[in-house]
Amino acid sequence: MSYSPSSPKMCHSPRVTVVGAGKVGSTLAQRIAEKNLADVVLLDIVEGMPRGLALDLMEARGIELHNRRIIGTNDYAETSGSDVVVITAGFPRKPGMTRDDLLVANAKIVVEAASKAIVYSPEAIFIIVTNPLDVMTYLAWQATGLPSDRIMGMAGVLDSARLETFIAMELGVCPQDVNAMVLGSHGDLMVPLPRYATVNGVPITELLDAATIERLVQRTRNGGAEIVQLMQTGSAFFAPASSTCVMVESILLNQSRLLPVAAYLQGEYGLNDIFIGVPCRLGRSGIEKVVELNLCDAERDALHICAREVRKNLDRAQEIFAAVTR
Ligand code: TXD
Repeated sequence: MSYSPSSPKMCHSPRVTVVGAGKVGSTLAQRIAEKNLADVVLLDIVEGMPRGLALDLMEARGIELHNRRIIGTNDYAETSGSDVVVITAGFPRKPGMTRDDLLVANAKIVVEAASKAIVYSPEAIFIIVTNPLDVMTYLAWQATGLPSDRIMGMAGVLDSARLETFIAMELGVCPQDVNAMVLGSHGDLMVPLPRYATVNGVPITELLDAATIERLVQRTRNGGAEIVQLMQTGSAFFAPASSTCVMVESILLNQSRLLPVAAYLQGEYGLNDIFIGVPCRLGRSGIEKVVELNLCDAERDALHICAREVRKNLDRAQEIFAAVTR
């Protein structure tokens, strides 16, 4: 087939809306534009701020060698026709706070953001980033009424990247050579799977003793808090933005990458009606497949403990959801 310059295919630039132009949102906008993946609409409730950030990012285009448009706005109408909507709006953790302390404050923000964004982008795939992640993803799913394969939460890619980093640092190897997967909820109960971690195919159990692996697993569980404690104001954002960008990329470019994401389960892993981190194949239509790993009893039990905790917070969140939509 000949390719005509006037073909609509050539004119269409994918569009990603990022709701919440704070640390994670603005860094994500930068990554998406500079990787030349899509035009970006940055939306925030603070007036002027997203427009300022967008202009700043636009002024870097000539230097960073891309031609993507970045729009900053307070108006959801400007997000219309987005292919992907990422919600990062909400409060980050302060020192000593758990992710669940954020539940009440962020539930209202996420429900409002999701309900407004879906009106203008009914065909979009939604990625939720706001904490507490697994619960916020469920609330956003309810608020949008989306089929469950078109909405997911980002956490597992980040938690896995942290475990990979600690393994690479311990062994003195290139982080690119390390592969690991962390399942479960985004919190202290997350389920790292060292049994499945490798350095270019070599299981880490061949390279590290059990005590060292346990130390790295614990550091991963505490990975977010370690950064909050050091920063004192705000939480991690560079690696969270990179991790979200990987998901956006796999969707927009239909890469079908196998990534741990918070997905809606309907019987997989013996769990029902819950969003929790499991390996999924991500492509242009969203979650193409939830992959069920053969977990050992301890891993499966740990996943179920996570699910119980998420469920408890979900029940509280459901009340909040009912209150804000009444
Ligand atoms: O792995 C993960 N899922 C996470 C999640 C990793 C890192 C950060 N994680 C969570 O993302 C964090 O706990 C927060 O709940 C969110 C956003 O973190 P960020 O560090 O970006 O917070 P900021 O810098 O405070 O930015 C939040 C922005 C800020 O600009 C607010 O003005 C805006 O959200 N905000 C809103 N935007 C639109 N609409 C509404 N209602 C709104 N309320 C606040």
